[in-house]
Amino acid sequence: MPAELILRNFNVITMDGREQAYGLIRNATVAVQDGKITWVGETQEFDKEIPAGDSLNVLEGNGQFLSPGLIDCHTHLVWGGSRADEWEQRLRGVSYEEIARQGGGILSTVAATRDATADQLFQAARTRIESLIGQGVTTLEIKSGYGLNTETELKMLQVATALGDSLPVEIHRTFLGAHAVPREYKGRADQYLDLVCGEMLGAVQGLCESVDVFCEGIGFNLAQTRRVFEAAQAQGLPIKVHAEQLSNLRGAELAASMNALSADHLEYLDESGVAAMAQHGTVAVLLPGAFYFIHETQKPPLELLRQYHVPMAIATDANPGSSPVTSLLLMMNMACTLFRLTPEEALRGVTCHAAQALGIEERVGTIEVGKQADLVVWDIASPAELAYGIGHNPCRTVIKSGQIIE
Ligand code: DI6
Ligand code: FE
Repeated sequence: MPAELILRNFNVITMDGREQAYGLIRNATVAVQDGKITWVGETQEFDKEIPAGDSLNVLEGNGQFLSPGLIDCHTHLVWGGSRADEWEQRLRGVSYEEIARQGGGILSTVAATRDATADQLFQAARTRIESLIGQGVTTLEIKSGYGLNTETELKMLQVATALGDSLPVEIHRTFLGAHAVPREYKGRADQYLDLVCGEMLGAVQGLCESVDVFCEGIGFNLAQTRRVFEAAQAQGLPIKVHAEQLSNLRGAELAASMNALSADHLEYLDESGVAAMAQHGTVAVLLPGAFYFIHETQKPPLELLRQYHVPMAIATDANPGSSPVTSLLLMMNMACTLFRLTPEEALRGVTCHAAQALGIEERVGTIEVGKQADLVVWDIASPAELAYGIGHNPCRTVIKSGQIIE
């Protein structure tokens, strides 16, 4: 079996569900052919089975750790402008919801994103993605939702497509036309949704892999959320939801009952929401960066999520208003310190469970034969160190589909 790449003598964090914590195999070898993993196991076994000298390209691990490529399954990282001023205002005592009601918040980013050229959006987003890749991210999601008109929603998704074409990462695109009611539709949310469910959803066909709604007092109510989901599903698009971030509108329960891939944020989720998510296999995406940045105090119902075996993912929510974050490792740390996840749960949250939140768990998220060879080399002494450090980057090599990209 000739291999294009052999990673030898690593401590391999497979996350494949085997009994050992983290699916760890010590002194292991991983072989890669045609961008896929073809062999995983102890180096001793590998040497017995595979004659030496077949591979041109051997990476010697010397006991470093190897994990699946990290997956950031919830970002809004294409945006124009900055909201640092608004943040200053918040620190003088104005609340996030109050700023949103005054027409600031999301709507100020909408104005800046409409004004920006595709190239300006591309360059700004590329910098953010490079920061993620530098910490081991090989797959990420990008939402639209700062356009709120057909032209700019399209522009955002085209920029996301161009980013995926020119950077060595896979980008999952989500249409979030129902992120807020734009100024020109103030007080006419249902008419705005006519546009979202009609012209916009038609226009973004082929430019997105899923559809999301901000179900919230400052976003869309339950009936409106259902309407967008029905329109998305009529076009064969999977759904996701921003739910229970600031209040409990039962958005997660609705989304789960319609077989959503994920429900995200969830600070105000209650037991019936958790039960619905468990029943329908909807992933809980926790966003500790937003919790931290808007100074939320209500925590997502961790114990219930565990009790009902709801898979938990962790993401950056990278956006200019509530989570100006481009470090997934920091999110792992915050998930542990703020929400009390274990480091192993946090790592699952950015690998196999994040893959599930995007519906791509058959291809990525674990180190297993047949999966894409998305792999990261870490200079750490134990897997827990991935979530432990703050501001230290132990990432040494990033491999996407068998190619070294960093
Ligand atoms: N929830 C969030 O945390 C972001 N969007 C959303 O629906 C915030 C977006 C922003 O403030 O720009
Ligand atoms: Fe978000």
